[in-house]
Amino acid sequence: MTTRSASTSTLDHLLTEIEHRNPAQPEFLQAAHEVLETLAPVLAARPEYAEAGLVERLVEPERQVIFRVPWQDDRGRVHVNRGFRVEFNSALGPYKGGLRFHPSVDLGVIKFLGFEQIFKNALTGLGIGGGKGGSDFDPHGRSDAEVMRFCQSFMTELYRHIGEHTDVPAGDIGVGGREIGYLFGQYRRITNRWEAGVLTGKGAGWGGSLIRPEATGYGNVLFAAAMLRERGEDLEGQTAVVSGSGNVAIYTIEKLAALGANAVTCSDSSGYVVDEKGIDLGLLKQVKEVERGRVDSYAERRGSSARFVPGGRVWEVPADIALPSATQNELDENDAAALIRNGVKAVSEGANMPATPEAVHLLQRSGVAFGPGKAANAGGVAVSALEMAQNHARTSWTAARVEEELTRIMNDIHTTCHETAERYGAPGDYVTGANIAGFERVADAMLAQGVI
Ligand code: NDP
Ligand code: 2IT
Repeated sequence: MTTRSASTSTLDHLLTEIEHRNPAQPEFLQAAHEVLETLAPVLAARPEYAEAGLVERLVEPERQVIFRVPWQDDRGRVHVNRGFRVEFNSALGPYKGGLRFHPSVDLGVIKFLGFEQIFKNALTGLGIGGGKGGSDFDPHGRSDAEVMRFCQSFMTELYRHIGEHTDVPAGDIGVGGREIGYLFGQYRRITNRWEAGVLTGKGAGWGGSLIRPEATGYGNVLFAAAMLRERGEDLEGQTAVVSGSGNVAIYTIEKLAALGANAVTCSDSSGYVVDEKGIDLGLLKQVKEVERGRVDSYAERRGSSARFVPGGRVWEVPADIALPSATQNELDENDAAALIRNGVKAVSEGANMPATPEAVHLLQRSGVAFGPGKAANAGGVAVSALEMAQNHARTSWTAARVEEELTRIMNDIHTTCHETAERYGAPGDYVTGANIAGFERVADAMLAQGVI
């Protein structure tokens, strides 16, 4: 048996064991599978990783916390949700990753997100470990007062597990500036500490970093631009399809426009909007950020250039590039086939794991440049780490400085993924490049720190 096939069979064995140990966690198994299936060449080249049981240790979170979150609605009715924080890996720094409030949240979803976060955070080159948390609480249709009471109850348990040197949460689906404010207030009240570095995504006037709200979307567009540059093209004049209409989607659309491209779609769980003239960002921000409304209201107010397609998916709209920015598994093999039929050149993941494995393989086989989320959407957590640095130094940087750092980091991530893929015999394969480069950095740190 050659070394390569030995490492492949070790990985197959490991995957079977992971499936056995983590039943009913399909998203986590999907994420683990997607990473492990690309690691055979690096395990063959570096036998010391297998000897140190690195993959076995990496797929097991260092700590998992599950807790009850009771809260009262505006009519005084009591609700009970479940809270999670999965502290996955701290070899490179304090656990770092967002909180997701969405009814689909369960332990498997949080573990998939935490697992991805380990490699993503490693790719930023900064000192942050991987973690994720959240709740099955659904903020849709809840008043500010209800959201505040929920956040206060959530933090009343979470506070004992986090800290600027321990674990630093931020936002994700359903958690934005409003929620971070309520969470920070309750942390400060319970601990009697003005500990800015315990959460990121704070308001700019009280410890937040400029450009953090924009960072994920901006970063993904910069990553897509770098992939196009590699092929001798740029974003100028390109048409883009974007899914979602939350934080990531909005700032993706903004950066596309700044670089001369035109986003013609956005969506939410009710359906999508296609706007021939290009999405009007002022109107979208008004509908989604100010009114917390639905995208059909955008179409109603925009006039004849826009229409709302209930229940549809944006991937049927012809475009040069596609930037999925809503949620996991929102782009399947049929969607990928539609994009390819319409001549798509690049797909870059703003969301975490939005493309199914079948979709990723089809896009790659068809020669489409594919940017995996753990590389392409790392700009958000990278600027979170810059927020931590500013908090630690008790200072704040200008927007221009943060954006310059973000641009450098995204270009570095692109180069790292590209070069790593080449080094391991998979030129142009950003999935393999991102997985191996992220893995190597974490694995080397774990190797140096002993069996813990
Ligand atoms: P938001 O809550 O701001 O927006 C989420 C958007 O996605 C909404 O339009 C929402 O529609 C839609 N959406 C969510 N779940 C579903 C679903 N099950 N089906 C259809 N549509 C859905 O979240 P973000 O923009 O912050 O996050 C979007 C994605 O980007 C997530 O995958 C997140 O993990 C990822 N990400 C976020 C980062 C950040 O800094 N915020 C950083 C890196 C990645 P609706 O309101 O109808 O639910
Ligand atoms: O998925 C992600 O990278 C995020 N939700 C951002 C995490 C963070 O700590 O800023």
